Amino acid sequence: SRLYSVRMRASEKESHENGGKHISGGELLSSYSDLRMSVNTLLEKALNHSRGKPDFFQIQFEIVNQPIKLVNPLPVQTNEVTTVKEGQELARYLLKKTGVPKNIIEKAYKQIPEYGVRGAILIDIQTGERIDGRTDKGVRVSRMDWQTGNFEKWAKSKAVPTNPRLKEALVLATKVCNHELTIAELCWSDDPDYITGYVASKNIGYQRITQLKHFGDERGCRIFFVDTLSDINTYMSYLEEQPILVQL
Ligand code: PML
Repeated sequence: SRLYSVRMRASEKESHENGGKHISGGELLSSYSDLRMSVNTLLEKALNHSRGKPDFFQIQFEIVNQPIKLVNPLPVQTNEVTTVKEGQELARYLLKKTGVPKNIIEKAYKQIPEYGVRGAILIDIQTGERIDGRTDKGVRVSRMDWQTGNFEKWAKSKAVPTNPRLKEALVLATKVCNHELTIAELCWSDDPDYITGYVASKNIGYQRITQLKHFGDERGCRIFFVDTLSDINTYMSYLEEQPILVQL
């Protein structure tokens, strides 16, 4: 049966931040009969966010016409660290292990925007330059979800926490790392109450790091390190349009 892509974004328009402050965004794939529940799930997400109280909320659904690709989740490992410094050192070590050169990692860190971007920024691993061209929006990875019921089953069998943030981030990382041009992803949340982040790649899997920033910090980060010898537009449309379901 056909699936619908449901997308949400919420912001605080009356914020002094340029163009309004981003509060929350969300993506899922839903059957027609689950649409009511799906819209509600995303509404709850926007209203419960600790970045603030949204005064602008937008939700849309749209039928998916492309064939859906099924992929297996990246394996998950949690690395406990005791300080942010230790966490950030581990992140750099893991990125190097995926094949991103040291100088490119440092160059990428310098390009993390001060106020964060809504989506991901793309860094070319040959030059260290940002190549998405989407200044303060970044790229929004869309049209992906777990196959119904699969996450809970999988998390229990792997002793992975059944945390909705992990559920979403893992499905995103799985989609991103399934593309051959992705070398690695580096991410931590813009939620001031959530300090766990991760480095992911096809080879090292989804490596959670328990401290990548301090509590209270609203600056998030999402970087895709990309090998762009070929067409960047095809890569960006994969991220934005190719429907993916994570199966077991
Ligand atoms: C986010 O939802 O803002 C990113 C969360 C990243 C870490 C999720 C986890 O593995 O706990």
